[in-house]
Amino acid sequence: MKNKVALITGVTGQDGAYLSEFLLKKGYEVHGIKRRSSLFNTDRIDHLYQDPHNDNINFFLHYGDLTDSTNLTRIIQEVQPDEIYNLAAMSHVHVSFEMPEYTANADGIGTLRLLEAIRLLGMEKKTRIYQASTSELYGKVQEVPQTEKTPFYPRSPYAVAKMYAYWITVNYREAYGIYACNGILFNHESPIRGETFVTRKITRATSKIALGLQDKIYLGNLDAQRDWGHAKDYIRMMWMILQADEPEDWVIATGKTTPVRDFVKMCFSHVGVELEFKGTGPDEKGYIKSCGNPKYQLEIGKEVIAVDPKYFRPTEVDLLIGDATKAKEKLGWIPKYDLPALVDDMMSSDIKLMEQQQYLKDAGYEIKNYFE
Ligand code: NDP
Ligand code: GDR
Repeated sequence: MKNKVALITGVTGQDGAYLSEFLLKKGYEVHGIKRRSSLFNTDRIDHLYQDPHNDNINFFLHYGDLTDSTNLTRIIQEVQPDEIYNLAAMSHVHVSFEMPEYTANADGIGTLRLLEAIRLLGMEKKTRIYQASTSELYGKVQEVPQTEKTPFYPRSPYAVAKMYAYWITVNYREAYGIYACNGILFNHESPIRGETFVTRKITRATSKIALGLQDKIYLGNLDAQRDWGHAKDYIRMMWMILQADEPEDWVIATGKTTPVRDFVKMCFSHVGVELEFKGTGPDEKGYIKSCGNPKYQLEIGKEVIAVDPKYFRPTEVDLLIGDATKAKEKLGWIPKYDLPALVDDMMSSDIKLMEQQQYLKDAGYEIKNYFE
């Protein structure tokens, strides 16, 4: 029997990388769409690289972009995928306020381009498509916990674009009988999470502070509450969604929510440090209260957390907490990671990464700083 063929947009991102690995292990032939960039952008999937000159390879990359319908249509025609996972997006909520038009084009119309390609190529009965929808659709709190039936109230250009993508997916399912599904995924993180999302920003900075490579972290809204899961659990669910008998829309979440401030405390606690917060709003600061790990020489009373209002968003999503009962009951999804296990995975990985930086610094090499 011929192996199934999957096409992943956003293959170089966090979810694209984990999903590629997962599908390859399942025996799929995997095709990914990557953007042309002036530097290598395949860091997260380099371990999956196969020399294209060899026989029997099953992982292929194609240049492409969600803003280019001719390119997408040609790739789909060539690849003839059984399953498309549309993970590509300008995925940063804060940045979407700076680039609203591009975000609408890539995240909203990009989804339409894929659905139209399936229709124009007459592949409605062959190709199933997964749309990466988001808990950001819920935006301003209407009810908690949020389910598949909770009304949407998007609060950013990103969420508004994703709302178009959500409904066009539903519409093409109903209008043309395409097996098209939305996974409404709540925040999911991992050691390969993008460095400018809050969890990874915190795990990287905490590791650097512990090792004496950085003084403090500047953050935005510490009161925001998110339902954080592990990306590995969530990409498994993407695949399960496309294997269901009927195409439907699904909430994927842990059902627990945590303020950003508490996430910071958990990360510091991983390196044996207890934090104390004082002040409110933009004047809030976090100090080292105690340090129980002799490996890290941290001064008691040192200020390590400060708020920089530049990270506040013009409109914020205050509270997300999802109810994944439907996915658990109908598809048997069981997440393996809880929040402490996620923090442990991310912190262990970033400590290792920063220890490498420390060796380089000790050997006289300059350490790069990034715009976070
Ligand atoms: P990432 O930001 O890590 O990855 C996004 C991917 O999309 C990257 O491969 C990026 O390429 C690619 N991309 C961006 N713009 C375009 C474009 N115009 N054309 C083609 N490719 C493009 O996101 P995640 O892996 O975290 O998320 C995957 C999807 O799930 C996204 O759609 C996101 O909006 C959505 N989502 C994510 C959640 C999360 O918590 N992680 C929760 C709910 C939804 P490059 O590497 O070149 O930048
Ligand atoms: P989010 O993730 O906007 O939920 O979108 P992010 O990690 O960017 O923000 C989470 C919350 O933390 C607050 N915050 C900060 N955020 C960032 N990035 N940097 C900071 O310094 C900071 N300080 C506080 C934010 O205000 C926010 O409330 C993610 C993305 O992956 C989307 O693509 C996805 O759809 C949703 O999750 C579900």
